[in-house]
Amino acid sequence: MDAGHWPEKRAKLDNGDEGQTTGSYLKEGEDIAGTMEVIFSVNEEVGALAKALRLFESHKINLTHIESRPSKRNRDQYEFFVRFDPEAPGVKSALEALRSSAASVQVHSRDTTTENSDHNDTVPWFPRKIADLDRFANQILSYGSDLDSDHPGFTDAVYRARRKEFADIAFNYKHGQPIPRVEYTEQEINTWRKIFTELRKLFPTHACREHNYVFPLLMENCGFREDNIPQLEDVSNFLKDCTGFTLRPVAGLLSSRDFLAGLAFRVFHSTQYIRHYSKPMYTPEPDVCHELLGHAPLFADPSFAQFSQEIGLASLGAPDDFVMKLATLYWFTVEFGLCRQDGEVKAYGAGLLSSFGELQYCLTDKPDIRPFEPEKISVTKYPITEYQPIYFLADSFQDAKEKLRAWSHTIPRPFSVHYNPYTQSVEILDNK
Ligand code: HBI
Ligand code: FE
Repeated sequence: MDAGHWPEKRAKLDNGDEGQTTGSYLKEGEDIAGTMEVIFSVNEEVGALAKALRLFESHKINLTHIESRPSKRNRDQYEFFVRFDPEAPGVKSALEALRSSAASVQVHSRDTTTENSDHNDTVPWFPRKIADLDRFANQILSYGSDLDSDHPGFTDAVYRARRKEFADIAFNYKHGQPIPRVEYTEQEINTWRKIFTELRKLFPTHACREHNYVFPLLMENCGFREDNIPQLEDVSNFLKDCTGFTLRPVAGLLSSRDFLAGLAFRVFHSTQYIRHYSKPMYTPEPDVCHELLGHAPLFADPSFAQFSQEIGLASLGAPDDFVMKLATLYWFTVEFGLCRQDGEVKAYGAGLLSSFGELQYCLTDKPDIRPFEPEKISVTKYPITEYQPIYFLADSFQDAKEKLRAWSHTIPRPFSVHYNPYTQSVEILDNK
């Protein structure tokens, strides 16, 4: 039986827990918590930049990055974007001085629980360019060989050592590098074969047309076969050609905030290990079968890719409660979404497309199937260890995207987000 999808740890994530790092992997100077960025504007006058810089200098704050430009909002103002180490002793007083002299101040900080959070200008830090995703590598909630006691591989030392190898690949990966190829063992390929063979029987009747269109292309181009576990690098290159989506190896579960931020850059964080051989139809966490058979085909579809990116863009710098709502929207669409096609109901969610049991169940008359309404979806509770009692039915990815976009305008953010595909970066200086 395939029971459910990555239970306890996901439960912690979904309760808004931003998570702790394991510590074992923290490299000095790479801690993502060590990031503070401030966007402020000043009235245009001779020496405005020099004056602002002196303010940081007098508080002994070493700026590691600075950008400036005329404000688009107010023609008489200049906007500055600066980055520095939030641990410097003068930060608090520098921010106070800035708040009293600048026309506007916006703080972006990884740590919104510090003294800065009593100012409502503090925005959770988010990546602004695709290479910033490298900073997530050591922010995982669990890693590699750290398995829970109820994990099927818990007592298997060989499996745990193998998981450590995969975790190390992900941990050392940097944006732009090819994803290291892995030679999977006979035992691992056997596990893949069982899942691949069973799911393929169901796809023609149960999967949406986009999945059925792409699947043969993956077989032709990326080595999707019953006797081969495809390489993430090949799948990533294929997706890049289709929609610009790429895969990044990930060592474990990321917080919802980090995971969704990847989607804003059309990056999908993918696991590379496979579930334990003792339970081929069950996994308590995402594995390469779930990622490649469930997620990968849909990211090759332009409309679905855009829908996914919009969830990601909506999450950048959003308050915690909205990130939780977006994670719920993600759950009921990208993971467990159903859509109407030619008068029939089909599955497009990866949690369904990678589960032999639930893919059949979701199209029976047992679950409660509701219309696609983001404001309702975003607050719907769901179980994580059993089949979903409720699914939401989209009319099309296009329609889902438009409804999601309208809903995301309700997210309170002091800026609007624009993705620049040429530079693969998010532009935010252009304030609302
Ligand atoms: N992290 N690596 C990884 N894979 C996921 O599928 C994943 C995640 N973190 C959070 C998450 N999924 C979802 O529960 C949503 O919060 C986005
Ligand atoms: Fe998934």
